[in-house]
Amino acid sequence: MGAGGRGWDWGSLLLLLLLAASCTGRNVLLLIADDAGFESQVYNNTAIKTPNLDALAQRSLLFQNAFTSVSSCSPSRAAILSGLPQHQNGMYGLHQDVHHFDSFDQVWSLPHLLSQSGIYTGIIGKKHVGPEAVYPFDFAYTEENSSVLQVGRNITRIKLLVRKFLQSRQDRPFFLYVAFHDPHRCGHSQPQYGVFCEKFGNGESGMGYISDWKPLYYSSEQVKVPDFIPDTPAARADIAAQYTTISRLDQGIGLVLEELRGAGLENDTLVIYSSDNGIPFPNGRTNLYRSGMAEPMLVSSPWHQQRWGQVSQAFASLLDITPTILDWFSISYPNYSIFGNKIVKLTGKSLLPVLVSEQPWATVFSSQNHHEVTMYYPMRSIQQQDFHLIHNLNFKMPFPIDQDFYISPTFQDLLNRTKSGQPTHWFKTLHQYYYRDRWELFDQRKDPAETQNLVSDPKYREIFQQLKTQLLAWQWDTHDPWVCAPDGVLEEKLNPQCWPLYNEL
Ligand SMILES: [Ca+2]
Repeated sequence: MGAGGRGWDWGSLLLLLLLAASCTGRNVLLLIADDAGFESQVYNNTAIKTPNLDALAQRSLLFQNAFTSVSSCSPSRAAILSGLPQHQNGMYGLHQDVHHFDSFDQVWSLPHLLSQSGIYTGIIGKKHVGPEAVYPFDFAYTEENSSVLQVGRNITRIKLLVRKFLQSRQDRPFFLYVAFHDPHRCGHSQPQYGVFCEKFGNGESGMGYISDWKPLYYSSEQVKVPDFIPDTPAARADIAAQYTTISRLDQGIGLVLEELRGAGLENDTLVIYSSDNGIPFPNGRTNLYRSGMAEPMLVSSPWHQQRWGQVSQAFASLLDITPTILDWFSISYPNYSIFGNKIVKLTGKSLLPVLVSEQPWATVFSSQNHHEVTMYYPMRSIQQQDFHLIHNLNFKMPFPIDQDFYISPTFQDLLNRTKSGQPTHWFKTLHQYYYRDRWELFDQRKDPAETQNLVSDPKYREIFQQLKTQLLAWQWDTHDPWVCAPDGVLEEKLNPQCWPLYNEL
């Protein structure tokens, strides 16, 4: 050691070494499935086989109450990667093609913040957010430079890209976001591969071959039909195809984790698994009902083994992912504004404390404006313990239907049965689905399917007012331009407030 090193004692040296280790040894792997739900063994679905998710769950805390902040792909991914709800980050609807939505240029996203702190960032699979300057990644194989089927569903290709990413990081700490396109439907975009792309890569003539995938097949009789889906032969066949695609997702997760293990990084890496929105079935995706918002979530930290294999009832939101990852890397959120002088604050929380001991978290918020550009149906919601309040701002309009879902076998069957007056085997009518009350309040303990709107029940008046007040406070906190809708106008200058419209609402 040179003369300059004489001042170091062993304690300081050890501290320095520990600091260096803490900066280089902490990594994050974020696994997001596309339109996945609870069709897995880890959520007690005994009809389907998902051994790789099962293995991950044994090293994870499993969340029983995790929710997306918006039940639509791009808005949810923008919320995951910014920690801001869609009305605050600007990604009001889908990003691709004519839908054309983007986040505001001023948003400080997770990959941007991590990159500034010297963390190597990568994305493999479906990006579906923009602009590029807001969501930059050092390593990117997405639909922007590759075939989304290849980088999002070909699990052999995904495995090799993960290997390439890990080799190219040069010992830097990393954030790798693997955004599977499975188990999204593809009857709308690539019908030749089946309704859920369940034939893509299965080795049959014209389907291509994914060498690592061993497709699992299910009969219509075998599948478990969720309560919010009509139990019909059409829906059962649809679900059986979805299960086969989930087998590709599950085996893909196994391959990605195997790469992590093979590179010796399993014990330095936080792994989070979830999905962007509800499953693409009636009452699911694009809805803020529980069936559209509830998500699977596994959080696996090698440094918090005390709760491995346990189940948490604490409420978690996908808005918590950004604060959790910033906390993991000990990076603070910057002080900045998107518009004017309103300082942006994250309303999510770090999930790391619940990996140590159960937390009393019992509230989540959500916000939706569009899915496709034509599907303007703004909604805001709060879930607190057993209660769920939804505010349908444009409740006088029929609830919109997306193209992809419209042609699905389940919805076509529902339409045909309704048109011809046959039993639908659904828990609501199409009329009820299209036409909703302005406020919907459900008591999930008594009514898990959310069929009884309690808003006008005097017994629930107090809880209704309380949830309404909390929801409104969150809208103000997150600078929601819709905070005064539908019966007021927001005047923001000087002292922001709502002015009444006297529009009979
Ligand atoms: Ca999605």
